[in-house]
Amino acid sequence: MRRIHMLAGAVPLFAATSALAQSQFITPSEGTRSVSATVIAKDAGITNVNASDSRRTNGFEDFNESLELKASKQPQYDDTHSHADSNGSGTETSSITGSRISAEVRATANGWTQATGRGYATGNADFYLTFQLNRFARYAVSGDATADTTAGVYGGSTSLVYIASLTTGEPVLSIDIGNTDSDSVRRKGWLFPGPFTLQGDVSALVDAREGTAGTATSWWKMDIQFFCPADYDTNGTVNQADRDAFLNAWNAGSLDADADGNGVVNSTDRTTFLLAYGSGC
Ligand SMILES: [Ca+2]
Ligand SMILES: [Ca+2]
Repeated sequence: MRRIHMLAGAVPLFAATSALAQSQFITPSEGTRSVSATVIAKDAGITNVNASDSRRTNGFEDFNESLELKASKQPQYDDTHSHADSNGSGTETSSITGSRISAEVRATANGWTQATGRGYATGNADFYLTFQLNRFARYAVSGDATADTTAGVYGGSTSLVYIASLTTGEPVLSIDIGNTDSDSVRRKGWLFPGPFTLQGDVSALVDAREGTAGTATSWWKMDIQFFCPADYDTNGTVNQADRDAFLNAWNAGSLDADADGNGVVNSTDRTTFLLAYGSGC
């Protein structure tokens, strides 16, 4: 049974709504990104070409630049004709600010061949970042991922992205899917200061032989944004609407009011939130 009891001097009707100082919620500490592609195209046994390439960036300083790699091969047995085509790609775009991390990662593979040729392609992209959360914060995270492969050709695709605390191992976001699947996650909550990891990869593969053609794609997009802990509705300002919304959730016993994230909603959560509310931003 939950009882609402007043905390003397600690339950302000209005938070200190001074302009929300754009505190530095996060500090990146380490990161790498890489994209790669492999292609093999064999044209009726006459011409056989293959190639692979990769690009990699080290250090989160480059994360605000897109990273892209494409590979394509189409051998021709004369000046105008080919029996095979293959191409693969990996692309990444991302941005990091003091309160937000956004990333989109994609891999594609395409293969096409006539009866005696082969069109083989892979596309891959890997994303890795560690960052420090500098203060108790409210967060809003969204993640979407798809993996798809054309039926009727040998191939596959996978898509994985997750964010987790390096202290507790608790995932903040986790999406892991394979062939012909998709998933979407929207979540809000609170996180305590500490180190976090954001990792993900995508891969796509097609091996088209004996008159087949196929496409494999793999993609994820995620966005995590941090707010002052009292900004319950995560709209960028702290005011009484946040307090009312929190208390409604708390009174309903909703896990949306689990401010200390221990899986139980009790008076500690109310105290935690109202102290943060009283402190402003
Ligand atoms: Ca708000
Ligand atoms: Ca709790």
